[in-house]
This record gives sequence, C-alpha cells and structure tokens, in this order.
Amino acid sequence: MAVFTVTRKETTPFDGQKPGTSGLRKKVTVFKQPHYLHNFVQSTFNALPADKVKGATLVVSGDGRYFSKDAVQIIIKMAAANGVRRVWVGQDSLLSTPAVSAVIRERVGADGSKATGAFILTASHNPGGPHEDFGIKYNMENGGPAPEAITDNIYANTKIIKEYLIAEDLPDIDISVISVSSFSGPGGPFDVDVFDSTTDYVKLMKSIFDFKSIQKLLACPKFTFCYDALHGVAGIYAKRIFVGELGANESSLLNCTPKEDFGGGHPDPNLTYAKELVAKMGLGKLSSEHEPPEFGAAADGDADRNMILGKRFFVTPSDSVAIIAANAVDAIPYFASGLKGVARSMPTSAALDVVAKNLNLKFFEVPTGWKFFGNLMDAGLCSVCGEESFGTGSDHIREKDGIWAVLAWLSILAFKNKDKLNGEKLVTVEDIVRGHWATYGRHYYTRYDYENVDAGAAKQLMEHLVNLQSSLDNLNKAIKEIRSDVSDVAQADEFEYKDPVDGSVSKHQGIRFLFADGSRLVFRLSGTGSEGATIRVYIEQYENDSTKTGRDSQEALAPLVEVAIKLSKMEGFTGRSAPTVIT
Ligand code: VG1
Ligand code: CO
Repeated sequence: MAVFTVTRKETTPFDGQKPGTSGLRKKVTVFKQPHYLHNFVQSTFNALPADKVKGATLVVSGDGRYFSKDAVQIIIKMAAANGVRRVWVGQDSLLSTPAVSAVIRERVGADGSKATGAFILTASHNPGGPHEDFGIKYNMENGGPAPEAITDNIYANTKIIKEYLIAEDLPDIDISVISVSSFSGPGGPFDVDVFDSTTDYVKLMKSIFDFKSIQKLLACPKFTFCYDALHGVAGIYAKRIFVGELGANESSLLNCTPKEDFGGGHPDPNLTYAKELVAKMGLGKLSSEHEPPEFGAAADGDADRNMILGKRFFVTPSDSVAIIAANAVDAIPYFASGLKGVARSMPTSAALDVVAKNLNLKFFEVPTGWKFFGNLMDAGLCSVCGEESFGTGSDHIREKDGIWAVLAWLSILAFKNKDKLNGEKLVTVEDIVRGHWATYGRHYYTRYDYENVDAGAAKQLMEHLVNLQSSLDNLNKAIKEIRSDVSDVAQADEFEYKDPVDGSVSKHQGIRFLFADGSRLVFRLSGTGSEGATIRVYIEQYENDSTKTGRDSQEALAPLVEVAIKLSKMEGFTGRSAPTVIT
C-alpha cells in the first residue's frame, strides 16, 4: 500500500473569503492563486468539530465546472493530511448538489461507513470557464448547507490562518474510473472511493415518485416533453432518469452533456438565459415554427434549480412550489400521509401562504438561501419548500432539487391525466396553473436584477431605502407622488428571522415594503455574485378576483414596478435605466 507523509505549509490570510448565500464564489483566477483554495479548505477543517474531520468520511464533487478536477485533487490531499479516513468522489468529480445531499444521507460504504459532510465544488448558476466563476461550499451531516454559525466560524478562521496540512506525495487519483484507492499515512489508513454519480440519487427518486404513472404519461403520444440541462451536471441524471428509467426519447434532452464552461452560456434556468428551451416552448421572440412540447424544464449548473414551462406558458417558481404543495398528497406517494408543513424564503410570493392557510398546514417564512430550511426539516416541521429563484424541494434531502421538481410536476400531470391518456385532450401545465389561480387567487410576481453594479452605489441605494422607512407618512406621501393608484404601505422594515428550532437570529435579510392590499416590494443585495454588487428587486401583487387573474403579469405589475424604481432612485444611484434580467 502506498504510503504518504504530511507537510505543514506556511500561509497568510486572503481578504474576502466570507461564504455568501451559498458558499464562497470567486473568479477562477482568484481561486487559482497559490494557497487560495487551500486556505479556505483548511479553515473549514479548523472550523469543524474534530470528529467531523479525524476519522471521518467526506464527499467531494460538484458540477464539473472548470478547475473542479484540480480542486478535487487538492482537497483529497488536504483531507488525507488532516486525518480524514476516506473521501468519496463521484465519477469524473460529478455530483449534482442534490445528489451530494442524497449521498450524505443515504449512501453506505462497503464497510458500513457513512459520510458526515461534503465539499461541493460549484458556483451554481454562475458561468464557468478560465475567466468565469468557481465556488466551494461545505455541507453538514444532515446533507444541508453549513448553517451561519459554521460559515461565520470558517470565515473567522480564514482571517487568522497561518498554515495548512497537505499530503504532497499522495499521487493524483484517476477520478474517471470507479475504484477504491487505499493509502497509509502517519495517522493510519486513507481511502479514496470513486463511485457512480447517479446510482444513489436515482434510487432515492424511485422511492419518492410513482415512476410507472410517469412512464405512462411520457408514453402517451399527446404528451411531449423537453429538458434542458444547460450543459450542467443535471444532464447525467436526466439521461438516467428521463430516458433510462421513464422512457422519454433521447431527442427530448437538450444540452445534457456536462461541459466545463457550460458551452459558454450562463447556466441559469430563467427566461433570459435558457434561450434554446424558451424558444422551443414557443415563448419569447425566438419562437420556433414547430408545435412546442407540452412540458419543458431546465436546470442550473449544479442541478438544484428548475424552471417549469408549459406550451407557450411560464410557471413562476413561487406558483410552482404552491402548486406542488397543493397537489403533493394526491400525486406523490412520498407525501401520501400528509405534509408536515411548508416554507418559503421571504422574497418568494405568498402563493404558498394561501395554500398553507386553506389546507391548514404549518407555514414558515425564512431568509433567502436554502440553509434556513434545514432546521425546520430536521425538526419535522416542513415537507415542501421553495424560493422564487427557481429553487424547489422537500425533506427527502436538505438541498433544493431541480430533477425532483420536474418529477413532481410530471407526477401532478400524470395524476390529473390518469383517465385522459386515451382521450381527446390532456390537462396541460397551463390548465393546472389557471385552475390553481381560480381556487387560491393569483400572485402576480416579477423580479428585476441589476447585475454587477458598483458596490458603493448599491450600498447607498440600500441605505436610502432604510432611511425612507423611518416615517410611514413621508414614505406614503413619496409613493403617492409617483403613483396615486397603489395602496398605502402598512409596514416597512428590514426582514429579521429567528430560527424557531435553534433560536439563532439573522438580521438585515432584505428591505420590505408591505402594502395594505397585500402587495409587496422587497430589495436585497445578492450574496452569490463574484464581482461588484447585484441588486434584486422583488415585486408582488395579490389578486383574488377570478375575473382578473388572467392579465399579463408585467402589465399588472407596472404601477408597482414604477414605484420600486423611482422610490429607490435606481437610475440615480446606479446609472442603470433598465435591469439586466427580468424574471
Ligand atoms: C440566490 C437566490 C437564492 C438562492 C441562492 C443560491 O442568492 O436569490 O434564493 O438560494 O442564489 O442558489 P442571492 O443571494 O444571489 O440572491 V444556487 O442554485 O446559485 O446555489
Ligand atoms: Co444551483
């Protein structure tokens, strides 16, 4: 057995290694600086309880973006040197973020070992390549992202780090081949187990959904299907599940071969970046002449996000989670005995709230970022949750799950069509959404993103909004001068969350303007960018008059959008007359 030694390397701290909404994301050029990744990995080891490092089993993999292969080898060598017992790596270092969560929770090694954590190598929906983004985040034993107490501790360690440990003489592992490599170090044995990236995840999905009913739906000639992985890691799961297990045609998969640079695109499943799918579905200017498929979906780079589309129809993510929650018990075997509760992030529309109220379910509103759902799920308080940012999931794992969301929608479609597959017409995605609005009312919703604006200007804009909140009277006067046809602001604040399980408090989670008629304006700064600042403006309006739920959403929201832009002095502070992305 090959023997390795441990080297202590001197190092000095780097500025700015603070994990954001979902891990540390920077340009590849930043990550490639000598010691940069090493410092962050060692700081993570230093921040974890000793027994989660020494003798532990860790997962290391990601969405396969540029620099992942180098990063995996570095982390393996550092894990060995820090006394980790074994590292599990998905073949080719590929594991989607939800699959990592599943592997931590479900996979049992040949010797009965279980993983207690994972380094996930991804910058998610950010572009990849030598001049684009890389990212790394740590997930815990429950399969979910490290909570703020841990990420704060990691950051504190990055500021004082003086040395890191590395097994420099450990050979590089061939991660393209499924095999176990065994070594012996000063602390004892060390193994690297390269395993199939899809098996554990596929098994979990089969235990949640009724694959037979989805097979029947996909076999129906009237039901046409299309899935776009945007060259992210979702492609390997899409091939196994949609084609291999469920019988979809191979030609229904777009961009399902993972690429280090996502084919030069922006692997973000929204109406702006998922261009090919959007055109195929008959949406947008690029509409094709062909009859669009009945159902379309896309994923982001690490496959935790999803966009759901019907024929010429867009489902907002806020509606999607509400519709899944409303239909889960009937359509998805995993939920047959009922939902424990539901939750959404603060900026997500209140469509889910209405479902929770009608179905008498526990309901929670948490800050942006999936890490806040984990405690609720661990405590048995939440079954289904979602974010407006194309994230939907359940307590089957502790990450949002793009493929799961598609399977949830296919299950609902299969359920609604179970007696219609031989008939004239199927119940469509659009029918389901319009039916939902008729029952629960509609939350018109849009998000404006101003990407890569000057960080100082963004800070000033946010300060300006906080100042406006000091007097409701003055605020309402200012709003009425912009538009006299919007309702009054009844409450204005900065969102603050007290975790009902561990009592931890998270402050400054977004600036809210809550109108008397239920409309909302929310402003936040993104915590996932790698450069400059991104301002997100969330605009929402509730309509429960069923004769008014069929309007064009941008038109219905135009008065509130005008208020948001003028009240925040967006152009004055940032120089931007239009957002980068509208969803
Ligand atoms: C964004 C989204 C947030 C999501 C996060 C990670 O964060 O708004 O809802 O949880 O990305 O998603 P921010 O701070 O940029 O608004 V992923 O798929 O990029 O890991
Ligand atoms: Co993602």
